[in-house]
Amino acid sequence: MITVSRRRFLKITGFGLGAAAAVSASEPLAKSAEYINAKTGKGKGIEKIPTTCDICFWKCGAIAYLKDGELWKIEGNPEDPLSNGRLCPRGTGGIGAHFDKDRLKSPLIRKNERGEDQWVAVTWDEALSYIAEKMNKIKAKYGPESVALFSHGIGGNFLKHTLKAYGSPNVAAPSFAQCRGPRDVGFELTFGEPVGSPERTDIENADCLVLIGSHLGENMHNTQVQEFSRFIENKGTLIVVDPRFSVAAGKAKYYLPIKPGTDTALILAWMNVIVSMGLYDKEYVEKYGFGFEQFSQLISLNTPEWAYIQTGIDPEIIRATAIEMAKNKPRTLVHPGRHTTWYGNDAQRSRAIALLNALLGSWGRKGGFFFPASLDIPNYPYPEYPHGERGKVDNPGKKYPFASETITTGIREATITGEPYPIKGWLVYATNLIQALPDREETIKAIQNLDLMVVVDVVPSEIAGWADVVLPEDTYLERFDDLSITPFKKPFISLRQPVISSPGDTKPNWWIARELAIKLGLGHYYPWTNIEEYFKKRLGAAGYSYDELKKKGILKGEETPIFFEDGIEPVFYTPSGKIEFYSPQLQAAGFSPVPEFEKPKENPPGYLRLIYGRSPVHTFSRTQSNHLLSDLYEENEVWVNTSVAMKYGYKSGDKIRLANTYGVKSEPVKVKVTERIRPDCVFLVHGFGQTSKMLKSTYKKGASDSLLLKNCSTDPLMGGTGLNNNFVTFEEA
Ligand SMILES: Nc1nc2c(c(=O)[nH]1)N[C@H]1C(S)=C(S)[C@@H](COP(=O)(O)OP(=O)(O)OC[C@H]3O[C@@H](n4cnc5c(=O)[nH]c(N)nc54)[C@H](O)[C@@H]3O)O[C@H]1N2
Ligand SMILES: Nc1nc2c(c(=O)[nH]1)N[C@H]1C(S)=C(S)[C@@H](COP(=O)(O)OP(=O)(O)OC[C@H]3O[C@@H](n4cnc5c(=O)[nH]c(N)nc54)[C@H](O)[C@@H]3O)O[C@H]1N2
Ligand code: SF4
Ligand SMILES: [Mo]
Repeated sequence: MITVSRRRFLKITGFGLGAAAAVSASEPLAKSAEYINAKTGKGKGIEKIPTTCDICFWKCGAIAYLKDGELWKIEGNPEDPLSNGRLCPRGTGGIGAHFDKDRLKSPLIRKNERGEDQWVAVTWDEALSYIAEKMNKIKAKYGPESVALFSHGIGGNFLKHTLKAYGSPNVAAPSFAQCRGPRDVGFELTFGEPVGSPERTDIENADCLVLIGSHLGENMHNTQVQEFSRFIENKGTLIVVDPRFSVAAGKAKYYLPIKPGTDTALILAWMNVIVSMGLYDKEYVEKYGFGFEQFSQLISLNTPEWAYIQTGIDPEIIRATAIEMAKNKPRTLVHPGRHTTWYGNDAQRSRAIALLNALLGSWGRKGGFFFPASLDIPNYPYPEYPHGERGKVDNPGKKYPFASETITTGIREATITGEPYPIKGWLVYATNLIQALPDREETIKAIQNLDLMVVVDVVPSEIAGWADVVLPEDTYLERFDDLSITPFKKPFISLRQPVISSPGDTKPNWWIARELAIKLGLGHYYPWTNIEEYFKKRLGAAGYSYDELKKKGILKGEETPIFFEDGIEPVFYTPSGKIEFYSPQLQAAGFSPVPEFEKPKENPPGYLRLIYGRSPVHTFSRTQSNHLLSDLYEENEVWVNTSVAMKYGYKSGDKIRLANTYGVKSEPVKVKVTERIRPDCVFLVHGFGQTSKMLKSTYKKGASDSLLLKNCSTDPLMGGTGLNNNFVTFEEA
């Protein structure tokens, strides 16, 4: 086994902003191993295999290198529009996932009570037969809709197919109601389209960039960080709004240390200045806008002086930054954010961000939001799915009228209450619901109500600890996934393919999904036997060569215009066919047609607001047992403002516990005393404080933010959970 020394790893990743710009594959592709050693079956020499990264969901094109048949390193694929030949530090350290000592090695069936982490190793046949039998029982007793799938990332595509074939519409990912849902709903209500992933933001061509939260540089989505570096090099004007002096704030011309939860007041005041001074893009608003008169009337009282009281931001700074944005229009991009489930009224905040962009004329414009291009590859021609009588379980009576995807926490609630109908089985693919969903007690309560709980994972994660059956998957370096058809600036598709074999009895998701379908009597939904057959059929139908894709890792289509300036026809898929400054849809549903400011909850005396974010070298809770990454950042620290630390007598490195207003206490965590955060909040990197005993390298390292999140107001428009509404105090460790 080849391991990469820590020092070498540091050298290849580099650090700080622009860290993404670390590694680039300089030589041409394709040189394969010189020969295969007949005895070991391993190659001799250097072999390069194109694939895609899966350390997060950005799906960067990569090239894996084998040296004498052993996994050596991974770099960006220069042909890939997302990576441009460079991986972020997480991607570079991704090969550690293959070498992870704690990996699952075979299917497991629970021996004792749920959650006790006691297992018996079984064969794949036993494990899948067990699951199929339970699923058939649930189907007979409660109906097929009573099995739900939680799945995050492209690897879940085939399990989704199996579940739909089985007859359930209940498939959810935390990327909606715990992540980008409010943003996509806010933008859809305004422009008729969501922002999507990867975000359709043209950061590199912006002259002015506004980041509200959005901690680029810690949030390492590769292409955005690369574009952000170019924006900084081009001396663009950066405005950062964050209660914490983030990495991005360090590059800003204006840093606005806002009182948490008051961003809507700031955005309304910015719009007030831009409208009252007549600085908006008049031609654009006149041509494409709907309800501008009512809108400007409604925001007329939201002056900078009014916003100052809410946000703590000097009215003159609010004016100056608004003028700066207007001066650079339409090349001013107010970043829509991604993780936007903050306060439970987030779709309206996101809508305010959309409207500010509309005033600046940036939607559809260079340096603003582009219209993504993508290749048209037809779906596989499967038989039609059965249509049950019962709709999805997560949002009964359309309680959240604008939810555009399934709400994870809605499925969880139905699992607890049995309403509108019972949920009795959970299949969980690549999502650690223990950390990803707030209010952990509710998640565990729901799990205890199940007749079947299956987790597909690569390590004995926290959520795997609650399963009846654990299915070990090949890591991304050892498997094929579905074709990746990413809408972006240039149309392209990319392929994830195995570069090395797995050390254990693990299987790829497509195999698991297909075998399960066969055991369920649904084999006719898998007319192909091998995934490469599936690829060939889909690609062939669109006139592309699978062999070429396999060799290059990327296939590109012809570039098309992506901005209004370049000839894209401006179309807005709203009911009025225009940009809705005033939203009759929202009004009809009983919501404010123009965003209004709602005061956030005040800190209870002695408590500080808990906020959280990313480390540049970790992804949520999925990288902590990858030693190449945990060597760089092993446990999180709690950021505490210097004045607060002085009051408590803490210095950096002291260990304390955080306790929320419900008395839930975190694991001991080190204090980081810093001026870089407001005194009314504390900050944790998400993903730490893990409780899986079998995951030895991560057990109880640092503190979990999500353990402390209990009080989460739900967004009335779309069901997102406001995760920033919790307060903590300090206790002795
Ligand atoms: N390295 C790394 N990068 C990642 C990920 C990862 O796991 N690791 N995950 C990816 C994913 S899926 C997502 S969704 C994104 C998330 O990343 P972002 O979309 O950037 O998430 P935010 O919640 O906007 O960013 C957190 C920042 O918001 C600030 N903040 C907290 N409360 C407030 C507030 O009330 N107002 C304002 N203005 N700021 C506030 C925090 O101090 C912190 O700096 O990151 C992506 N990139
Ligand atoms: N408190 C709090 N909650 C949050 C957030 C936060 O910042 N704070 N962030 C929110 C956001 S933005 C998002 S997008 C979600 C993210 O939520 P999730 O996507 O659930 O993130 P993880 O916690 O990393 O869980 C990933 C799981 O997949 C497993 N895994 C890793 N690789 C593979 C693989 O190749 N195959 C399989 N089968 N499994 C694999 C990991 O071991 C882990 O158990 O969480 C949301 N929830
Ligand atoms: S952004 Fe980083 S971790 Fe995510 S896919 Fe790209 S290289 Fe991998
Ligand atoms: Mo996310």
